[in-house]
Amino acid sequence: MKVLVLGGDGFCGWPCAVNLADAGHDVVIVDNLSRRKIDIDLEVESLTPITTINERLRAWDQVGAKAMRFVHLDIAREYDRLLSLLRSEQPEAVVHFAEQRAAPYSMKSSATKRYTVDNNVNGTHNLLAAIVESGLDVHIVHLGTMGVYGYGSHRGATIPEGYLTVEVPQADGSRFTEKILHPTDPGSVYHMTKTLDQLLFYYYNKNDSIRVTDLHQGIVWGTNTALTDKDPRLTNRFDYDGDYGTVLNRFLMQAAIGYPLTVHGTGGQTRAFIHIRDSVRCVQLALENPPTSGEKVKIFNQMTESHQVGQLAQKVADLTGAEIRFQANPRKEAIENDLIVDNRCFIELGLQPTTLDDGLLAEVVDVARRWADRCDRSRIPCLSAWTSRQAEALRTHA
Ligand code: NAD
Ligand code: USQ
Repeated sequence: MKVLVLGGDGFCGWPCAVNLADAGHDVVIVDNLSRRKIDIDLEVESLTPITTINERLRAWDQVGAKAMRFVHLDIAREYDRLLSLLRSEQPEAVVHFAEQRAAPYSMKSSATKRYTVDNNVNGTHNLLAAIVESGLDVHIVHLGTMGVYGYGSHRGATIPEGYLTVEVPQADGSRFTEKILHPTDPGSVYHMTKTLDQLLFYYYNKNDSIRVTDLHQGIVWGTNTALTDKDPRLTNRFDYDGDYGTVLNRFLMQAAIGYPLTVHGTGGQTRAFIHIRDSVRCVQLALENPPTSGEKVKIFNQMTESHQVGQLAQKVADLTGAEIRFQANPRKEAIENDLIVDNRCFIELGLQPTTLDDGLLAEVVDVARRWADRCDRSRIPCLSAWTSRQAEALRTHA
């Protein structure tokens, strides 16, 4: 199948593109390389050394099954070029990873808040409008987030895959039932853009019958897949800094360099996780099982397990002997939450979840140890505060 992979130079997109090409799909990566530019602006680099996109593609040509192409394009700002690309390539599917994905970066300043909204909402809307204008029947597979459901108390209820069945009481005492989009409760400007994406998909699916699969993905951990491990030039990025590093990879990297594990608040926050290998597999399963014409937006919860942040830190400490340090929380978030998630859609499609076993955790620690000298310890603290209250707490506890 011809597939455009938007954001295919990123942490989730690169191993996904490689996997799709390996499976025989005709892959065109579309990326504006903004993530590499943000690294330069933040004066930080991936812990693993990553080669340029052209070097990656040359390496893939040599070791891979099917060559991939690359188009340098900003989907949020270059609408006409995006439309021409759709017309010339006539893809059957588009996988959409191309968004600013870090919650702390989105909360740094009004400039990064505005950039995140402009980039993410315009990018998604441009894609939808361009598909309609092209007249093509393209299946969009979008990388959304578990964070659209929010991390307050779900009162022990299981989070369904996108749609909630509600019973509405009427004045005459009767009731009717309806399936609605699960209410959203974003916890950052970044997460808010993903809730807006959901509405864009809902509308274009209703109005123009655009076929969409929205993957509500949990926190991705790990770094390489078997394919990106084939050649050092294919190595995937590993973010560890306070803006882009995500919690489990940060803990594993901190353990590797002897830095105390940075637990925010009490560590009672529960989040959903998925290993990069499973993330890649899920995208392929979603692509190869598209919605039928006229079907409403398919929503899958792309996660394999839930864990409390404090318990994760303890697990990493038990494995490595690392020290744990509780910090003032830079985020305005619930101190503690429950998170029970229905993920049956992918299990029924054949996903065999990779769980958080010690071997895989140790593998990430090994990768981090190998590149420990590339780590800038001054970039580890999370300094992006959600409000002035959190900023004050960070100053007081510094
Ligand atoms: P990333 O920042 O590593 O990759 C995003 C890629 O998109 C980058 O290569 C960037 O240059 C590109 N991009 C951004 N805006 C663009 C634009 N306007 N035009 C063209 N290219 C653009 O992020 P990631 O971790 O690979 O995440 C990919 C997607 O998966 C995001 O949408 C994110 O919200 C979602 N997601 C990620 C995680 C995670 O833990 N990393 C978890 C859940 C969901
Ligand atoms: N946390 C710590 N210590 C750290 C870093 C984070 O305790 O050093 C805590 C945070 O306060 C938060 C939790 O860990 O409670 C998760 O933070 P994170 O940075 O790992 O994840 P998050 O900000 O939610 O964002 C990441 C990705 C995002 C994706 C999301 C999936 O960056 O693109 O959408 O995970 S989810 O969390 O399911 O919404």
